[in-house]
Amino acid sequence: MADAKITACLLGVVVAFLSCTEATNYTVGGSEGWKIPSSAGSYSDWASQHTFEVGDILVFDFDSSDNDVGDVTKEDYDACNTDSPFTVLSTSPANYSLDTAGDYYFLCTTAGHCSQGQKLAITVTEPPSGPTSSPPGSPPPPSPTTGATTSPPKDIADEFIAFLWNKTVAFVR
Ligand SMILES: [Cu+2]
Repeated sequence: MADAKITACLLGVVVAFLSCTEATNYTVGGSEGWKIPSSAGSYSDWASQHTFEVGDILVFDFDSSDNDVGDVTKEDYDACNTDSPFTVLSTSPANYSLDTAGDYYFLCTTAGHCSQGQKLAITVTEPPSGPTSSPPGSPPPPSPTTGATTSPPKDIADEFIAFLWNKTVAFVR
């Protein structure tokens, strides 16, 4: 009886852990990566094919000799103004964590690249069952994750679940 309770408890922990680490990594532009696109609307087409939620991560994969990633205001995005990005990510691949709901705007700051379509606008929404700590419509603060890619959280989750599962099996026995 006690074993069953412990098992149920551990399974609950597993479910809770799963639901709070469900993040998706999106490689911007898919296999094309982040560069001057073949057609000007490529990145808006790409964005329209995905639903971005708080906790997801954008991965910009680019040739860093000639490209970078700046997160900018809507005004700078619309005008391709590359002079005042909040942050510039210059090491590829660059991970950008989507920590809050709202609109995000990116462009390449290399002269002429934005006007040739190397720009991205996305809207990030709260997950359906997620926490609603930030009020709707609040602007997202810049929150880049620079530098080398670390192992994705999913791997850690898998390891943790395997660990808990082994414990659960041990209790049942
Ligand atoms: Cu560029």
